[in-house]
This record gives sequence, C-alpha cells and structure tokens, in this order.
Amino acid sequence: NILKKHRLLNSLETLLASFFLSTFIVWGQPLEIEVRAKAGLQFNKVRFEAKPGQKVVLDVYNDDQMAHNLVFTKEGKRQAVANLALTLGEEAEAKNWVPDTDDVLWATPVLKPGENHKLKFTAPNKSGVYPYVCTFIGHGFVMYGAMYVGKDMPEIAKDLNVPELARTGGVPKEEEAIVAKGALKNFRYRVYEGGWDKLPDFEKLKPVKTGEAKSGIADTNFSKKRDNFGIVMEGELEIKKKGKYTFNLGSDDGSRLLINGVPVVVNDGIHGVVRKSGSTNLNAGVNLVRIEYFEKGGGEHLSLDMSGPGIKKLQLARNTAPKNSQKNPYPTGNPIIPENNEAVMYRNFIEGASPRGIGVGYPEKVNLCFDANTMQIAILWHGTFI
Ligand SMILES: [Cu+2]
Repeated sequence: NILKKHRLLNSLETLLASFFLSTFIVWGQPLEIEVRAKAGLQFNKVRFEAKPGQKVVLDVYNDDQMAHNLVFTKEGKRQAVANLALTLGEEAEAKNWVPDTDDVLWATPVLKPGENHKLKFTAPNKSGVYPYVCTFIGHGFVMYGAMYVGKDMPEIAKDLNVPELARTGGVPKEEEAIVAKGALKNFRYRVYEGGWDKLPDFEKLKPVKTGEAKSGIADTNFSKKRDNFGIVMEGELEIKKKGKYTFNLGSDDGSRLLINGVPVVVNDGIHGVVRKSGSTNLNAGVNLVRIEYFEKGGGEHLSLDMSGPGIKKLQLARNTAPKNSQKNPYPTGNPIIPENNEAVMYRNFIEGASPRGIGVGYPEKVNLCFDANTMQIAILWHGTFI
C-alpha cells in the first residue's frame, strides 16, 4: 500500500514537472505553426491554439496553382474584412488584397504559387477566437480558419469558426500534404550564356551567375537575358513515402530532369512549349533533383510538377513566362483556373444571385456563381455543384 502511494506521488511529481516544463517552453519560445494553401480554396490547417501574449511565427506556404494570402482579423470580423477586400477594385493588387481597416490585425502579402512567407506577431492578450482568412478575390467565402487564444477549441464537427468542409472532415490530411517545404531545399542555380541547339554539357562551361533561391522553385528568371542562355538548377527533394513518382516537364526550348543523377525526363532540342513526362521509383529520404534548361530565341517556358504517393500535384517550377513578357502569369481577375478545362458551366436562375447569374463548377469541388448584373461573385461554395 505504501509502495502504491509512493508510486502515485512519484507519477504526480513527474506530471507536475512536465506541466511546468511545458508551460515554460510554451511561454519562452514562439509558437511555430505551418499553414499551407491547398488546391480547392482551403488551408490545410483550419485552427490552432495560442496563449495570450504568446509570440507566434506562422509559416505560410502556397502549394496551390493560384495566388492566396492570409489575413488575421479582430474577433468576429472575418466576413466584414473579406467583403471589404472585394471593394478594393484596382487597388487590390497593390494592397495585397488587404483592405484598410482596423479590423485587420496581421496579413501576409499575396503569395504566388510555390511562395512562402513567415508571418510573425504576438497573440492578443485578450482571450478569444481570432479568425484568419484569404481575402484574395472572393476566396474569403470558403477559405479561412481561426486562432484560439486562451480558449479551448470545441469539437471540430461543431466548430463554426472553420469552413464547412473542415467540419465534415474534408480537409486534406497532414500526410497528404506536400512533402518538400517550399518544394526543393538547398536550391541552387547556375546561369550560362550561349546559343545552343540542344542542351550543352554544362559541366564543361563556365557560369555567368550562380546563386541560391530560397523559394526552391525553378524559374527562368534566374537569367537576366531572355535569349541565348541556359540554367542548371539543383535541389533536394524530401520524399516521405517510397514509391513511384511521375514528373511532367514542359519547356521552350529544351530541358532535362535528372533525379539522383539519372535522367527521368528528356525534353531536349529547339521547340515551342513541349511537355514530356517520366516516372521513377524514389526511396524515402532526400533525393537530388537537377533541372537543365536552355533557351535560344523566341518564346520561353519552363514548367515542372510531380505526383506520387501522398502528392497530388507538386509544382517544382514557376510555370511561367518571365516577368518582362507581356502576359501576367498569375491570375489577377479570375479566382479559379480550371484544370484541363474541366470546369462545368451552368447558366440559369440561381438562388441568391440575380437572374443573370452564371454558375461554374470546378474539379476541386469549388463552385461559384458570377452575377453578370453586378459583375461580382455572388456566391462561392464547396461541395456539389448545382
Ligand atoms: Cu486564397
């Protein structure tokens, strides 16, 4: 009996010690939280807890193919801020879709596909539920979450501070999330100059510029010249699940993808945009990715994405023409890019919109109704199309 009591006291002591220790750690260090914007207008993390006055580092990644931001608002102001963002009009882009109001607490810039931003702030001293929302063109209707400060989170199925999809279990699970942080780690590039008709042996040439890119995303803009150049980009891809992975490589002109030194996709020669794909088995752990690219004259393009166990479509290149080309590579007026033109249109009376409503359903189960009278998005919802 005495022994039992002693054991009980011991475990109680351990419990108390770990409690004080964890409390100390929580107060002493900033809270680091990762939030990723996913396809289908969702944040992978829709809620988290913080202590009043705690320092928070929110690591925001955009894994999607369209732009997003993340804006914290005062309590109960999520919808008001999201609606106000829609009235920004021409100023929207310059203001990162963040409206001028005291209701906004902290905000990231608009993040393009593959971009990352660390948002640092101190949680309010006042306990409460502080919403966060993407205010980029109409996403605010469905793309949001909440920070619980000094407050317990209710059961998720009953939490009205998270989107309906999250309440019903539709949020992508963590293990389904993209593996590599900001795509490729230790990402380095070397830029070469020369007019080739196919990929040269870059190892025998001297680069005109070398550098490291924190974005971890392949980009033809590493070169200042727009013609007669080549780029070699190398980075580490962390794979969580062993298995077969497929890579799609598109380029104008030639390109080549090597993984662990072995060519997986060869798309060489002078041509317009040509896409080729290849598959390879990868082991869990760090794999070395090397992208070789060259452009002689005319248009230029480089795109690369991968899919495989737990990865739906991870973008490893910017998929864009360079900054100084005429076309804006990112959506500015259109909230959703239909993949493979699979969007479904519905043109009839839609409840909640004027008779001139146009309904569009997208493959990611995101639907919107555009009101042609007011030239605005009238409704945006997740789930089944009309
Ligand atoms: Cu968004």
